[in-house]
Amino acid sequence: MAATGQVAAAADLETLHEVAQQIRVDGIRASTRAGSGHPTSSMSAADLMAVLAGRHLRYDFQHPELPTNDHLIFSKGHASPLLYALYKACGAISEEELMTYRTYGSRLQGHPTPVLPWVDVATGSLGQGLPIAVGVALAGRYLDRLPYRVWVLCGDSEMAEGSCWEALDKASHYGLDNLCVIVDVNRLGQRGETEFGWDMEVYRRRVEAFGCRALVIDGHNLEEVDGAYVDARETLGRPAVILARTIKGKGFSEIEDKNGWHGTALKPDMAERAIAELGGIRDLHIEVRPPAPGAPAIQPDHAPVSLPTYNPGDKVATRRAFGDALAALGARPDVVALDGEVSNSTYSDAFDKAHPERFFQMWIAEQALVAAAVGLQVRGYVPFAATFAAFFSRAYDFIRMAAISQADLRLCGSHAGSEIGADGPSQMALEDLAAMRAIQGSTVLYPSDAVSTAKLVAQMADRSGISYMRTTRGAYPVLYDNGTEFAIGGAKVLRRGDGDRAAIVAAGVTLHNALEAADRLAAEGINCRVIDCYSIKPISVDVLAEAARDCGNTLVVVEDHYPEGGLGAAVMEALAGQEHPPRILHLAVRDLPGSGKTSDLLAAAGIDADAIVNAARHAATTSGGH
Ligand SMILES: Cc1ncc(C[n+]2csc(CCOP(=O)(O)OP(=O)(O)O)c2C)c(N)n1
Repeated sequence: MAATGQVAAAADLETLHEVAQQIRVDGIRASTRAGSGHPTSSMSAADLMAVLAGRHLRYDFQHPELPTNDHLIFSKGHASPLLYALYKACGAISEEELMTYRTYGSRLQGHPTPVLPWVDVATGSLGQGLPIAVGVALAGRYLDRLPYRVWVLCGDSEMAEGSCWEALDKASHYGLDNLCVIVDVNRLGQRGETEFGWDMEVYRRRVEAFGCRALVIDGHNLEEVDGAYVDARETLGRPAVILARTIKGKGFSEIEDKNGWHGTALKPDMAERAIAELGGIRDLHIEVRPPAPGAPAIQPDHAPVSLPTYNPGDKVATRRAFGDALAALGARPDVVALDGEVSNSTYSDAFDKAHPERFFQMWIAEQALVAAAVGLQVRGYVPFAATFAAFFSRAYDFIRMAAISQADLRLCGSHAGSEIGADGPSQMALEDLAAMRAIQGSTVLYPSDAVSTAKLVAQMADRSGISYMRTTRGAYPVLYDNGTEFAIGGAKVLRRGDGDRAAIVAAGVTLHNALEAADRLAAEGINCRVIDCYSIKPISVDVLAEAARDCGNTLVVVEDHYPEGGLGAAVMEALAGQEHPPRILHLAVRDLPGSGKTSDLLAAAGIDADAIVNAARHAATTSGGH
C-alpha cells in the first residue's frame, strides 16, 4: 500500500534518546506520585518504545478506530508507567492525566485496560498479551488482509509462561510476519534473576526452534534497535522476535541492574535524584506516523442466516446442533471459529467444512485458543471457540482477563458432565458451570435439545461479554418445534397443571430424565411441573418463583455437575431474596465418577429418572407450602 503525503518525518535517533529519557522521567514521576507501580520495568524498555513510536509505529492516536492502525500490546502490562508516558509523548494524554495514574476513577489503571481507547486488551496477567496478539495478527493476515503490524512488548521472566511459546508456535505455523515481538531481557524478574539471566543464546535457540526469526540486540543502542525494527519487516513468512538485552532501572545508577526494585515506586528524594540524572523534566512530542488508508477485506453484514431445523422426537446431540448452527451462522462474514483439535467431537468441524477460510485450528493449546479468539474480536470479528468443556479450565485465566478486556467472546464446551460415560472423569466437565458463572458479566447457557441449541447459538453471536454454551455428548429427543423462541434469561415450562405437587428444575441431559420422572409420577397420580432452565445466567427468577409458589414452596433441582456453583446454586441465589425462599432438594454429582455406561453413571450420581422420582415424590409428600 502506498504511503500518503501526510506522513510525518521519522524522528532522528538523537531526539529519540531524549524522548526515551523523558519517558523514564515521566514514568518515575507518575509512579512516585501514585506511591506504587513499576518504574524500573518501564525504564529498561524506554529506548525500545521510543524508537518504535518515533520511527516504525503507524498509528493515529486521534482515530484509534482506524482499521489500518498498527496494534501495540504491552504483554508486560505492569510496565504501565512506560505505556502512559509514551502516550503522553505521542500527544494522546496530557500531563495532568498522567499524574492521575492509579488513582480512583482514572483511566490510567495500575495495569492497562481498554478503558483507554488505544489499549486493545487488558494485560497484567503475564503471558497473555502475546497469544492475544497472535489473534490480532491472524485477522490482519487472513481476514482483513491489511498491512497493519502487531507489536508486542514482553518481559523476559514472562517468557517462562508456556502460553508465550504456544503463541510463537502458532504465529510461525500461520506465517505471521506481521507480528513483531519485543522481549525486554533485563535479566531480572520480580524476586531476583530469571531462569536464563542475560543468556541471549538460550532465547535465540528457543525462538528459532519455534520457527520464528530471532534478532538479538543491545536494547539501549538506538541504532541497533532501529535496525532490528527494519529487519523485522523483512522476515518473510515468519514472525520476528527482537531479543533486546537491557538493564532494569536503566538511567538511574543507584538502582540499575539491582535486585529488589521490582514493583517499587521511588521515594520522592530518590525520584528527584533519578530525574536529575536522567536530564530533568522535558516536554518532547513524537509525531507518530499515521497509517495509510485502507479497508478490511471483510465487512460485517447481516446476511440472512437460516438455522438448521429438526423433527420433534428425533434424537440429536446438542453438540451436533451447535456445529450445525455455527456452520449456518457462517453466512455472516464476520463469524469465525476456532478449535482446540477436537472439532470432530464438538462438531465445529461443520463450520470448517463450510467456511475453511474463517476456521482457525489452534491445536491442543487451549490458552492459545481462547487468546486468539480474544485477538480476533479486537478486530471486530465474532469468534466462537469450542473444545471439551473440561479443557476450558486450562484457559480460565484468559477467560477471566477477557472479561476485564470487555471482550465479546463465545465459548462452547462439549462433553459436559458424567453423561459422557465410558471416557471417565478426566474428560467430564463437572465444574464448568460454576467457573463460567463466576466470570464478570458472563452468559451461561445449557440447552437440552437441538432446536433450543440452534436458537441460542444464533443469539450468542450478537451477545456482548463472555457467553458460554454447555453441550452434551449423547443424542436425546428433540423437544421443541422449530418455531419456538428461547430468550436468554428465560426458561420453558414443559409440564404444568393446576394440581402440580412438585416442581423439577433441570437442564441438559437431566431435563430428559426429569420428563421421564414426571411421566412416571403422573401415572402414580402425582403431577409435577418440569422446567427447562436452559439459561443459567441470567436465570428466569419469575418462572422459578412461580413454580415454588405453585408447588408447595419446594423445588427439586437436578444437574449433571458438582453441587457447588452450578444450576442448583444459580437457582438458590436467584430465589434467596424472596420473602419465603423455597426449600431446594438438590440432586448433583457428589462423588468422584468413574467410567461406565451413561445410565450407570447417572444412576450412581443420583441424577437419573429413578432418583428424580424419589426426590419429587418426597417433595410432594412433605411440602405444605407456607
Ligand atoms: C501470570 C502472572 N504471574 C505472576 C505475576 C506477578 N508478576 C508481575 S511482574 C513479575 C515479574 C516480571 O518480570 P519480567 O517479565 O522479567 O518483567 P520486568 O518487570 O523485569 O521487565 C511477576 C512475577 C503476574 N503479574 N502474572
